[in-house]
Amino acid sequence: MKSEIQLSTPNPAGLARRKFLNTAALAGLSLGTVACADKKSENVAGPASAPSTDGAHGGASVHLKPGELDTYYGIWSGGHTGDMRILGLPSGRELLRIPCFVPDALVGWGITNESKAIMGTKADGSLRYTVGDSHHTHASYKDGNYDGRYSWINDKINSRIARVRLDYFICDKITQLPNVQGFHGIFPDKRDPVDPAINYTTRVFCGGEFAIPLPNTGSEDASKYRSLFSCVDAETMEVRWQVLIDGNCDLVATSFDGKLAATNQYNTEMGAHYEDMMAAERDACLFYNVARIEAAVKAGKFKTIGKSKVPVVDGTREANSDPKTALTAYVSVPKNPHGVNATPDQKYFICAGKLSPTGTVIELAKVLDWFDGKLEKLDSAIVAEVELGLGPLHTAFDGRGNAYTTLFLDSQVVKWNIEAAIKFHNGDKSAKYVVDRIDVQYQPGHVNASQSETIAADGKYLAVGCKFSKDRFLPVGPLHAENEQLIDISGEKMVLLADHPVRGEPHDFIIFKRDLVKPKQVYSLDDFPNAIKDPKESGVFRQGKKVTVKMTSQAPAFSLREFTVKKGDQVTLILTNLDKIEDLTHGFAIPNYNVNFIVNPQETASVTFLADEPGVYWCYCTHFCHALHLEMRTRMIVEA
Ligand code: RUQ
Ligand code: CUA
Ligand code: CA
Repeated sequence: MKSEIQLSTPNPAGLARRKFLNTAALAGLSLGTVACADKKSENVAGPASAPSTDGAHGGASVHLKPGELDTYYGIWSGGHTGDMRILGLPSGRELLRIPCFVPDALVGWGITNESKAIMGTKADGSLRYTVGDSHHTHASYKDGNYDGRYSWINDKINSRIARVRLDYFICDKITQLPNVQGFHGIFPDKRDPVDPAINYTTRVFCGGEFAIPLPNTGSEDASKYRSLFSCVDAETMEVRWQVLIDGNCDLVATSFDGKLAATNQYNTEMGAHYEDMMAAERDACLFYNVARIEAAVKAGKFKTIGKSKVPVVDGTREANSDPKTALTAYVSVPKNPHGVNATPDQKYFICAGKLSPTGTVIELAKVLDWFDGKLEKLDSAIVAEVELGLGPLHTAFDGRGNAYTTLFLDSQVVKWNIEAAIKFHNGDKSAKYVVDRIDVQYQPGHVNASQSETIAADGKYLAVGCKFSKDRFLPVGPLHAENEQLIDISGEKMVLLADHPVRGEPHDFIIFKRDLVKPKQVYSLDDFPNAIKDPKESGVFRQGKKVTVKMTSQAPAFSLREFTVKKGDQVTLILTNLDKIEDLTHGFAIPNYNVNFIVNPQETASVTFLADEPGVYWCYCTHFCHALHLEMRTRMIVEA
């Protein structure tokens, strides 16, 4: 099965070949070749680093002795499983999956009433959606570093954003964006643009990738489709405002001063087919002036779309040509760029060219100058545009002035120095901005370094999300694992430390020091309004056909040895785990009733179901908790 376009490495032919990829250049390229033979464009400071598998270099090792703890947390997006994955690094051990958008049988996500309320249900009580497609996860900031409160994750399919609390590591809210399809990039702000006392995240910005009719009445006139950029309140998770734009949103980044958000645009052509989307030689990085947008909303300068009450301001090019009043600024970037990232020195945004072999460095102060009427030409905010290699996608930072960009087509990560690139761009052709290259296995997408997009970027580890693993693991049939690789970036040269197979398709991740989060490992009974605080409150309480069963668990027993309901009852079973000891989780399963969930120490959860089949049902604990775990049971008797 050959797809029409297969992106990969074309034959080397020097700079001209590298200039831009167009439709013709992409067609017929095969994924079979991995790395580009032409590694040495004129600015490369030597060959790609040799891969190393010894796991030890410059003090960095991925091997932890049994019982040793990792020094970093990684938060990984779960891809199709719609969850958030928590890893320990540098070991790469997966510690937890936090379900968000898709049901999860371990914890009863999508089964308990509490999780269904977060996920959203239809009128009949069934889940609105059971599929997800998570790409990006980013955590809340304070003073330019992570503060361990929240992390957010997107669902591209159904335009949902989920928030995960980083004290209990659970999803507590999900919001669906109105009038958005293909919600892709996501990034929290880092402080308020106006109020200096608000030095932490209060907004999360969300990029809408697919243009649609607004409102979506099913019109086929694609020339009228538009995309929206959305701002979600970090606390309430309500959508505060949206911006109508030309072109599309892809990834999102934010400035450290809170003044600007940015999204890269690969479809400024507003094409409906891929040839149209790659027609222009340049697209854009679109900047949003947050304070001005909020002032416009306050002044009532907005409209609403369809049934949504969310204010929508006009961010189109036409409406924003006067810098003094502009809400948005479209900086020109070549061609179908992918990824926009803010440097930890707080000065630049970097867009990767994707179909152009370049990285574009945009100076934030100059974009702000343009908004202030002090910079005549917006595009002079570009302080460097340099060749990096084929298929540049995402960029991470080490806090020492270097950027690390993935090259999808070259199957490499390129390390380059930003200030040297600026010098080179300004005409100093002796400035060697490419510091190193390393082959990765294979075709990398996202990349992130420890603490990368914070002021505390520490330049220790780099994780690379390789989209293809090919020959790196034992074959298991047609579906290959992806290969996430860990690279030591503490020295001048990058050193490959480890391969990890991962279930598809995590996309993005962040890595931060373990002391930035303060996890709680036992709930408080008061966190749950329906908690059963005393086993004596247990029992069966009937109101007509509605029956509430209240129960507690304490190893190795449930508070009710049996409970009786009648056929046709709508049963709500509430279970509180009164065990207080860390790690003492119980489960609760009812055969044939599709009920299985857990209660962690001091947690309360409930399920509601129709008792439609008479019989005796052994409800049992599903989570190994005690020497008498197998004996930890109760009977549900459904009378005919
Ligand atoms: S995208 S491989 Cu969904 Cu993050 Cu760039
Ligand atoms: Cu309780 Cu197993
Ligand atoms: Ca384009």
